[in-house]
Parts: sequence; C-alpha cells; structure tokens
Amino acid sequence: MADLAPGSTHGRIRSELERRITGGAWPVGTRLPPEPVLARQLGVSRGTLRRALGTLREHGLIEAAPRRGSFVISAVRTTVQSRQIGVVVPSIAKPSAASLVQAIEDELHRHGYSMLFGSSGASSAQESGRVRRMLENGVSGFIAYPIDYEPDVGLYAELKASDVPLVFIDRYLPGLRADAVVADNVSGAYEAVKYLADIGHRRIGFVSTDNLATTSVADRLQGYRQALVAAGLTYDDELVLWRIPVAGAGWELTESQRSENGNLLCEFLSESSPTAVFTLHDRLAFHLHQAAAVLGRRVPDDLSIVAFSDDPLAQTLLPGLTVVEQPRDRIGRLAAQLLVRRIQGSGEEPARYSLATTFLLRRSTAPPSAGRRGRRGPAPPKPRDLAAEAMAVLRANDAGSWTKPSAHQYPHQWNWDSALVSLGWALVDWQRAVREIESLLHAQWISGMLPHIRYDPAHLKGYFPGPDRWPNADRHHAPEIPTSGISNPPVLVTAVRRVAERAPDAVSRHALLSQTFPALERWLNYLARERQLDGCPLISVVHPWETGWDNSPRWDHLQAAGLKPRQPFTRRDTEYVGAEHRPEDRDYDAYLALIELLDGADYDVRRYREVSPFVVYDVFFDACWYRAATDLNAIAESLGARPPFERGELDEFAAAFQERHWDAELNSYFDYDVVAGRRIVVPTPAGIAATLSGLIPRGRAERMWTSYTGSSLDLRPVWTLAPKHPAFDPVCYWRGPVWVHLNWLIALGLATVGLDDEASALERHTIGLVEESGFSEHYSPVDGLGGGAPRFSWPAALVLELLGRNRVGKSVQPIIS
Ligand code: 9WN
Repeated sequence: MADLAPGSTHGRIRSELERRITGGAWPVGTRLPPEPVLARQLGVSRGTLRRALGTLREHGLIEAAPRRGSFVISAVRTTVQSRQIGVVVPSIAKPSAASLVQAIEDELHRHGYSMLFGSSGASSAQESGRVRRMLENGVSGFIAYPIDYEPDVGLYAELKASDVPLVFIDRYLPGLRADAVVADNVSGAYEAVKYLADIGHRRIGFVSTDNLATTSVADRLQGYRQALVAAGLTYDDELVLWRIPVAGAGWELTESQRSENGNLLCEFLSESSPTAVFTLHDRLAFHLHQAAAVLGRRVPDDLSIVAFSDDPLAQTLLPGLTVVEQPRDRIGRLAAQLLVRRIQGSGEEPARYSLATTFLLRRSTAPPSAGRRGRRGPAPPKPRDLAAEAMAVLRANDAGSWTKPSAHQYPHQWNWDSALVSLGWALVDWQRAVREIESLLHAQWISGMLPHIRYDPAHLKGYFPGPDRWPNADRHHAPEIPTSGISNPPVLVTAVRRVAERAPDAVSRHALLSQTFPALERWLNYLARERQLDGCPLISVVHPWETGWDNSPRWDHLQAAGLKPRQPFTRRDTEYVGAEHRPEDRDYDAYLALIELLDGADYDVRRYREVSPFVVYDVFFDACWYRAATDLNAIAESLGARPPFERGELDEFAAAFQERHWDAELNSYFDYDVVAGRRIVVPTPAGIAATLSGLIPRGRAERMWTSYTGSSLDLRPVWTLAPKHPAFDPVCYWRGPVWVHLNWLIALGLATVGLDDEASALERHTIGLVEESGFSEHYSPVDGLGGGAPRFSWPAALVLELLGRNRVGKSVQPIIS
C-alpha cells in the first residue's frame, strides 16, 4: 500500500505502531489490542487506525486472523508493492474518459499492473471517498482525472505530500506540482480558430461549458483568444457563451437542461450573429448544430462549426464535423508509463506533458458567405500585428518551462530575463508564466541565492562559460540543475506580483503567491544577510554579470586591475553577433578571472572581498532589492501572513541607500565601489532606473529625468551612457544602446514617483521603437537600428505587456480582451 507521510494522522499512527513492533515493545506473536481500544489509546478514529493497520499489513509486519484480531508476524518491514493502480475519472460515461481509461488499462497491463477503477461523479466527496478507499485497498499510485467543479485539491495535495505516485490526465490542478498528461489545448484551439480566421471569418464565437477554472477549458479559451490576436481580431464578450452547465455524472442531460441549453444557444446565435463558432467539445457542437437548424441556418453556408473533439459523435454528424482531435490513446499510455516509472522510484521532476492535437478538416466549415458577413458591416482592417509577432518570438524561444533570451546566443534560462518574460506570458498563457517562474525558482541554491543562469544541460556547447567554470557551485545546488554562481537584479518578486494580478481566478492567484513566497523570501534574505559587508545593509554585488549591465562603463574601474584568468578559454558570444556589439576580450578576461576568485572563495562574499578588486553597491540592484522587499511584504499581507521585512530593517536600508548612492552635488544617484570606498560617477541612467525602488523623492527623480532629456539631443530614449561621455558607443552593448527592458523598468520608476505622463510617453516610444526595428537585444540610440541578437525574448514579452494595459502601475485591460 502506498505509504502516507508521517505528517498525516494516519502516517503518524502508522509510524508509532511500526516503532512499537520494530523496537521490540510488541514482539513477534503479540496480539494487538482490539481496534476500538487501540483507537481510543491513540486518540484517533477507527478509520484512521484501519488505514495505518492496512499499511503495516502491506509491509508484512502484522497479519489479521479472522475474528481473533491482528498479530505481529515480523519485526522487519518487507515492502511488497501492490501491482494495482487506482484510476479515478468523473464518469465512465464521459466520452473523453472511456478511451483514456481503455488506453491506461492496456498500458498498465503491459507493465504487469492492473487497474482499480473509481467514478468520482460530480462531487468532491465522492472523488475523495473513492480515492481513500482505493488507498486502503492497497493501490501503489493514482491516475486521476479531476472533476469539473471544485475538485478536492486538498486530497491530491495530501497524496503528493505523502509521496503517493500521482499522474493527472486531461486536466491538472494549478499550483499542485504533479505529473500531468494533457492535450495541447492551447495550440489545438489556436489552430482551429486561426483556420476560421484564415478562411475569412471575422465574427468567430466560442461556446463553452461554465467550468472555466478547469484547465482544459481555460486553455482552450486561451487558444481561442491567442488566435484572435494573431488574426488581428478583437476579443468580444458577446461572442463568447460560457454559461452552459457541465452535464451530470452519467453524462446525461435532463429534458429541461436540454431545452435550457437549446434556448441559450439559439439566443446566442441570433443575438451575437457569429459566422463561425469553435466549441469546447463536440457534444456542444452537436447541440449548436441543432440550434442552427431551429433558426433555419445551414452548416456550413450560414454557420461554420469546429469542435475540440471529445467523442466519436463527431464522425456521425452531417456534414462531418471539423475537429481538433485529442491524442487520447497517447495520453492514457503516457500517463500509465509515467506512473509506473514513479512507482519504480524515478526521481524526475514532476512535469506537464501537453501532447499535440490533430486538426481534421471535414465539411462543417467554409468561408463566410458574403450575405452573412454583411450583416455586421465590413470586416475591420487588419492592423500591423505587433502582438502576434511578439507571441511568435516568445513561442520560438520557448524551451518548455522557460524562455531562452534568444535562440542561439543565449540558450539557457537567465534570471532577470525570465522574470520579465513571465509578464508577457501572463497575457498569452498564464499557466506558462507560472512555469517560467517555477523553473527559475527550482534552480535556487541551498543558501537561497537565485542564480543568474540556470543551464540547460542539452545546450552546454552553445554558450560560454558553462557550468564547468563554476566547479564549486555544484555543492550549493541540486545536482541535476547546473547553474552559474552569481545572482541577478531581483526583479522577479515584482514580476510575480504582477503575474498574480493577471491570474484567471483567485484560487490560481493564491496558489502562485503562496507557493513562490518562501523561495522569494529566502532569496531576498540571502541578499540582505549573506551579501552584507562591514555592517552596511546594502547588497554587495560581486560580478558585472550579476548587475546585468555587463560591460557598462559603470564597471570600467575593473580594468585597472588587469585581471587574467588562470584557465584559458574561447569565447562563443561573437559567433552569432558582431564583435562590435559585444564586450572586448579584456572584459572577458576580467569576467572569467572574477569567477575563478569567487569559486575559489566558495561563493562566500567575505572571503571573496579579500582577494577581489570587484565588489560594488550597484544603485540599480539595491533599488530592485528594496522594491522586491516591499512587494514581498505586500504579497505576505495579501496572503494574510506576517510581512517578512520589518519597517526598521527597511528604514536602515533606505538610509544607507541615500548615504552611499545620492550625490547632492551632481544631483543624481550613483553606484559605490566598496573596494576603493568611493562613489562611481559615470553618467548612465542607472540612478533614474533606481526610482522604481520608491526610495527616491519625486523632486529628485524629476530633476534627474529633466537633466537626462536635456542632454539627450535627438537620441532615442533611454541611452545607457550619456552621448557626451568619451566611451559612448551607440552599438556596443551596455555602452550606449537602448534596451526595451530597461525602458520598461525606467517607465515603472517614473510612474512610481508619479511622473505618469513621462512614463506613458516612454512606453509609447518603446513600442514605436520595436515596431520600427523589430525585437532586438538592444537598439542604437542614434538611428534606432536593432543590435545584438535578433528575435529577443524580453522586448517581445514587454511589448505584449505594454500593449496589454493602458499604463504602468494601473494594470488592467489585457491585450486579448
Ligand atoms: C551574461 C541574457 C543576458 C542579460 C544580460 C546581458 C547579457 C550575458 C552575456 O545577456 O549577459 O549574463 O553573455 O552577455 O548583459 O543583462 O541578462 O539576455
């Protein structure tokens, strides 16, 4: 029998009894007290006791003799694994369940397992009743198809916590990290709706049941919305009907439900006048077909219908229904294989598998007839579709659970890139945004440090330096997740807060915030505690890559040290991007030498500072930390938890920030060189970007911005080095070029101090720049031409974010609604 964790009551009781047996208090032959007596002694219900006894039987410690009670038969646990798997689905009558169950059963059989089947009906009580009974009966794991409304999340979380192998099928429970095998609902729906748009439909409806929180439903809706965006169409509430209740447990509809649904569909067709409709499944398509007939509309001449396929009904309709076919057989088989692997102890991270669907074109779809198109006036002109292009960039760089900054130049996951990229995903595919964040947090070090790169083991050859340059890092992180040994500006907390604001519902929002909170807190605490030197609360930054502004002249003082690494190396970064856009060899010498020093100090900043010429208080990094700390406090409050950073601590940080970074004479904020003990006065916009902290008074921010715009000549904002500076170079990386993510962060800062108009103008300008020059790594402030790597992720994500709301700080209108 699957073992529930010691944390559960049953697990605790089981451990207690096991201790008595293995510890000799109950030697072999002992008859256990009668159940009611033992239950009373242990202070638990008989049900709980029975489950614990069941596990002990399973482990070969006790045996039940009919009418005589239970006896100890061995003091040594012999785990005999049951070869039975529990499979629960809402109803075997549900068309999408039957073929799945068949495939599961076949596959389990192949692996020597058999199946115990449970029907959870439409109630979470029945769902958990079935699961618990199966546990008592000794199943080794579960394949679960959760119910449509309010599945028993607690139950599944308990199974997870108790290490009971578990795989979800068809849908998954957001926030619960468990294996799931589902159809690629987003892409399937996207393909269908995009097809309708491509053949000329402009009024494309979506008909769904009302269980929008179910992930398969939410994802199909998402695919529908994305296809509209890609086709240059606007989402229109009027064209979405989602009030149809899910059919009952036996998949039957009562007569009154049938007529009620018929009425809803007729009303929808007459009032919204879609020329084409995508339906959540083919039974809805069938009903829609009937409603169309009632209204005298012909399919496909007056109405095209496409369905997400749930059952063989699709093939019987005339004309044949165009469908997105689900790979049910593959879903069932893969779920069974995964579960067997888990039972056999595979230590793989839980993963979600979205299997590709197949679009089957039959006869229920056709271009809209001229007459019907005319009913609502001419089709709107197709605008230049920046959003669709941005989505295509994100998809092209999507590595599954994270987004590469760009396909070739940066084939791994970068910390602050991913944080900001999640903001774009949140508008396109919210669950994908959550995965982006989760995969970043999985790379967290034991100390709480969140590395700047999480390496993809499959692409180690594509980027230098790889994990071998950080050899001692291995001891600090999970062995299967190689990482770099430095961190990045902590913009992730702010991003998580924003992604949460865009959650599809309160449950998902709460799940995201509560699950990421501990890791975020550990990271900020790591920075605040492990990166403190000499009692100063600011964050000691140990490498230019950690700042994210690699070769900015802010760090040119490093050159004086003339560092050379001990190990030779070959750069890879100029293979894809012109050398004029990149740092120089001597910069790379210093980067690699610093890594050697840091690794030699085993990533202990105090040891490192003894040997390194580079330790800085980066004004922008410090600002991001403070913003993150206040954002995390706000998250804690929204969760009803105690804010992790107390006022006193924040005040001390704020005072140090002003003391070290503010230069009253120059009216600006600068970095501080901890090694030399002085401010680093270089005219970059780092001080302006630091306004996002909330630590910079409006007056000072306004003066900095005015002075920036005044010295900007006709250049595109926001250059990263003042044009008058001798090192200014419009195309070389951080020595002049404009970066979309930096503009976004600066606009956030301007809005934070109340310079709303300035923030909006900068946002508009940034969108224009991308419209003009594409999604580049950076842009020349002189002519706006793109530089660095092309098809870059953060401009794509942040343009989506900017298009998706009216202005920073007052987030609302998602782009696709
Ligand atoms: C080193 C990924 C990263 C950004 C940095 C940017 C650049 C890496 C590099 O690319 O740095 O981390 O190899 O040049 O400077 O800000 O996070 O986009």
